[in-house]
Amino acid sequence: MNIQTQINQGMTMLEQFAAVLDGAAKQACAVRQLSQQSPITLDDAYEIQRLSIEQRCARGERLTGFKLGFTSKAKQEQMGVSDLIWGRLTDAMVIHSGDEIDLSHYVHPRVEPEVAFILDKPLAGDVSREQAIAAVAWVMPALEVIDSRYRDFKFSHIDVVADNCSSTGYVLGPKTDLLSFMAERDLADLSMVMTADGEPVAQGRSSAILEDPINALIEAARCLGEYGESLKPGDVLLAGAATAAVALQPGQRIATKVQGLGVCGFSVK
Ligand code: OOG
Repeated sequence: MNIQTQINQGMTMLEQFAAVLDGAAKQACAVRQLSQQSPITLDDAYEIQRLSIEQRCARGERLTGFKLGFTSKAKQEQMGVSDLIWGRLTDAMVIHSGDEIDLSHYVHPRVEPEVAFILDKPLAGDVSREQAIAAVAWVMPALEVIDSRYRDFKFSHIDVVADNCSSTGYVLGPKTDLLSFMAERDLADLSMVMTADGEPVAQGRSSAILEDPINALIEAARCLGEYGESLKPGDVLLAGAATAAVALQPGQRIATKVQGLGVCGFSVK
């Protein structure tokens, strides 16, 4: 553990790992993969994630929802990890559309185009497609900024889970009522394009997200349930990227457009 962090004698190994990842995020400094330091299980990794977010909440951050990762083949192939993962979002990760972000706050950030939902009913455990749709108020275009706290942006499935699935920032676009939208259009067949300075840098379709972004709600409810968590009214769910992620460069203007849902974006200092 070569990162300056608050490690107390009485901490368990999982608490120490959580403190290392929390410190790495705060100091924008990469660390060695945890699994190379000590054998840890997937359950350990989700506990490390929970503990690291608990530290953020102890500093005043508030949970705003959850994200899924590796919901598309493009992301699985880019990172060499194929199992679905989930992480927690907090209000400190919110980037308002049109904001400018400062690269010095990140290790090696990348951006990816997504679809997001805001729920107005709880969604927990094994749910049907109808139940998933009925729990959602809004659907939105979104951008996720990811920033692995591991060196060279390389990790195993277990390591990325412990690192809260590389979560670091998210932008939500305009809200559209889900039911009205689905009455007119197929949510699973929308074009998605991400641009940097007006030039397309990633293009895909919403079907790349688990064949239909609605499946992200069903999978999130199931996966969260395995760890005693659930989606609550007001929660955001980022459904996962439809394309590979793109590294951010100074001075860029990033935007994404999801057909029928609109545009959101931010600039890089
Ligand atoms: C892990 C996060 C993956 C997605 O949408 O697939 C993810 C990473 O690639 O660092 O957010």
